[in-house]
Amino acid sequence: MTRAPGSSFTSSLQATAVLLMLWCGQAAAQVGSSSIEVNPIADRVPLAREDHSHHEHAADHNMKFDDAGMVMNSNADVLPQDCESISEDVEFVVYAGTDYALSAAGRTFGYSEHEYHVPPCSRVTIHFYNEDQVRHQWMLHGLPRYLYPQGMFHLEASGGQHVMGTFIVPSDDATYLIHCDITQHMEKGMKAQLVVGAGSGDLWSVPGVSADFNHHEEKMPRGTLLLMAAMVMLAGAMLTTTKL
Ligand SMILES: [Cu+2]
Repeated sequence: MTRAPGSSFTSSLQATAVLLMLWCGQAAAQVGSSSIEVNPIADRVPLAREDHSHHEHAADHNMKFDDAGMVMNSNADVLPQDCESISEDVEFVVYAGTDYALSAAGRTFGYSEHEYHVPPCSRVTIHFYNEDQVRHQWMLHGLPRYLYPQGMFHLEASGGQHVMGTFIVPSDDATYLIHCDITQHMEKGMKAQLVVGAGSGDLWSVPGVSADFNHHEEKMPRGTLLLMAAMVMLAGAMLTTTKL
């Protein structure tokens, strides 16, 4: 079968345009994800998470587990590689429950604090009080993985219980994600951030700190949308021209 030279030219242009558009989309996705300093939840926490498999993971994690709840990867002694000493001891008493939901639409759960500031290389102790009847967590992500398996420090308090744990933060300015691992609780307000030093920018959708859907607008470099629009228009123009 033979093809008219014209149609082959058109289809190769069309293919180019499609590739261009795909590239645009991919570039946008990369811009979106690289701009969030602490990896988004989806990256680190399976959405459909099974009940915590304490026994399976006991070998990889430093874990304490009793009726009050669970403390995972508590570390009061080992310094991160970039810290020569502990700069300061910081303690927080954190309450969790429906009483701490901020009065905004869609908020049912909350922490007594949704933002914590600590100095680089500080040793942070969290006293976590759960005032609800269901279990809640205070789970921190993004710590150095050589020191904290999966980069995680994790407290879980059963209903009405109290647990405590300690971790040492690295020296760099960074903002870490904190949340309750029960997806609905996080979506309904149990999300917070730990700001070390000057931090690395607010995470999105932290109650009382940042708006729900501002991460794309704020983090995408200026001109990216314009560039994408220009390329799509160019692709469109090429297609139109070849059809004339
Ligand atoms: Cu919870």
